[in-house]
Amino acid sequence: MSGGAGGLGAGFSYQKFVHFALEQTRLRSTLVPHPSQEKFKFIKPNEDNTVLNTLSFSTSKIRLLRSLTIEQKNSVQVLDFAAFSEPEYDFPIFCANAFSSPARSIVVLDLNPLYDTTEHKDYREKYYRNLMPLIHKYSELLPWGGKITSESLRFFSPIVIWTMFEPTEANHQALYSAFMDYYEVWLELMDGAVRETSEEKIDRNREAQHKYLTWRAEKDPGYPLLKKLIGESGAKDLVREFLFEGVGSLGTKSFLEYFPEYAQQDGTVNRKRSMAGKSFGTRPWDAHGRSQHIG
Ligand code: BLA
Repeated sequence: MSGGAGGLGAGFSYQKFVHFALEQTRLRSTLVPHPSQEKFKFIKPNEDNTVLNTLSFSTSKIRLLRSLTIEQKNSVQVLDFAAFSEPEYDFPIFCANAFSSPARSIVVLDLNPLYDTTEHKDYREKYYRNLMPLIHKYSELLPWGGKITSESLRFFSPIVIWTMFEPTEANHQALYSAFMDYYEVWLELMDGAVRETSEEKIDRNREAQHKYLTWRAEKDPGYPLLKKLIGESGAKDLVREFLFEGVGSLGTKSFLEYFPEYAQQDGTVNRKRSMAGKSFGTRPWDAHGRSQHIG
């Protein structure tokens, strides 16, 4: 790549992350365009130097695999890539979020658990026990990104890569390498996942995914930038009908029913991201993925 000094300018793009993931998924399953793809194909940002790209698919096991990239010439680069299973499966949600400005990159890369791994030890053992070595592989290259709220941590797994770095070519290469590893691991989990037949368990999976979608649709840190680029109603549509599609159909509970601590006296949702006010400056899991001090 021809990155030059900061690496971010001419050469860097998150498109290759998306291409890699789609190619690897195609080797294992048939990608069918998701209805949201057509609808969100042409989003024109307010700023001329900015390009938004959206793609969304499903497969027999994946309800929704979607990606959003934002590219501003020599400036901000964004990746929001996620994949959600059909409710018949309980394998984790693939989550790759990266926001890069010339000053720094803010990254979350994880197989987000469908069930909180502090409360649901069986789920942690089932999916993460064997994956802990991944953390050792990347903990030096992509160190813990500093204080993070307990509200976000609930949605992260013990193998999460939460990091901030200077956007150099070497750091982005490390991130790409981690992305490829995490995506391969996720595809393996998907391949091995067994279809649930108990209606009760399927309902439980559906609700867990709906709770996750409800959280992210309300509290995504990317929202202010989306609003700036495509306006308030465009950003709302993108969040609810593309990025976190399913928030309006997989369940009927509201944000405040899932997260009552955000209720204000007048019945509206508190706009703060964190209510507990707790934050974690270091990785709060031990080498086995057991939580050290999450509430
Ligand atoms: C910042 N994005 C952050 C932070 C996190 C995330 C943890 C640090 C600030 C904080 O503690 O909240 C990402 N948080 C997540 C993710 C989950 C979560 C993925 O809880 C999942 C459960 N980021 C994006 C996209 C954009 C973006 C698509 O993923 C822009 C369109 C921007 N993220 C962005 C910006 C910041 C940020 C601008 C810094 C500003 C801020 O903290 O508000």
